[in-house]
Amino acid sequence: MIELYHCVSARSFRPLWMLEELCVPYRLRMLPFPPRVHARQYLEDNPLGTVPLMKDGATRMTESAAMCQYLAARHGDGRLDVAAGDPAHGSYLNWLHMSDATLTFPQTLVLRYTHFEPAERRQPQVAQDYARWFLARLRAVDAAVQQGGFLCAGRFTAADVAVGYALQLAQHLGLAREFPHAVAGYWQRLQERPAFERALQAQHRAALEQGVDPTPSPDLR
Ligand SMILES: N[C@@H](CCC(=O)N[C@@H](CS)C(=O)NCC(=O)O)C(=O)O
Repeated sequence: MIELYHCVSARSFRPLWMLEELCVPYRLRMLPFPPRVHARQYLEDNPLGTVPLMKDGATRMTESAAMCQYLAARHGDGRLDVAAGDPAHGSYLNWLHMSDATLTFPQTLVLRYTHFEPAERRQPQVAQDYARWFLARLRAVDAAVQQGGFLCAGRFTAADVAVGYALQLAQHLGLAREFPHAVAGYWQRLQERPAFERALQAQHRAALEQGVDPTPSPDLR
């Protein structure tokens, strides 16, 4: 069975949401955030100390957007995947990569320099600059979902899960109120998906069962 190492509402939410969309059985291993401080033994499994870590047989992955692509290709039976022969394949890959490299990464600077660093190391200017940087990059999402649909291929795909998490993180950071109109509608549609709701419930339940604080990790102060 697929094993997913996860902190509540961290980037590991991407593969968790994918697993729920695809109804693939999985075992959720909850970790306190950050694991490198609060779960030192985890470094033996993943020397990076980051989540997600996903194990599927001999396959071992540590990049959340790559996991979305992998789960769709390997466990999707065509659902949520955009095959190499599809005209939308390039666009699909572009969104998957953009989801973390362009849309999540600047937000980690906001999080770090607003909340996670000790008071004397906080950098309000860095946080503010990268919040603006992130919001400017949302123009691409805004243009893609103007007609009320999804990002590519004319349907919901793994790319929507990967980009959707960047919007989820932005909500935790208080940036959602600045989403352009079409992005706000798109984010609303994503949250209405039953699998999204199931993933939220699954992480909450697993955190309580495994003795981990159920507070979303981006909200920890
Ligand atoms: N690019 C990786 C980033 C993984 C990552 O940095 N995860 C964060 C949580 S969102 C983490 O584990 N941070 C804890 C740390 O850096 O010690 C991905 O998309 O999976």
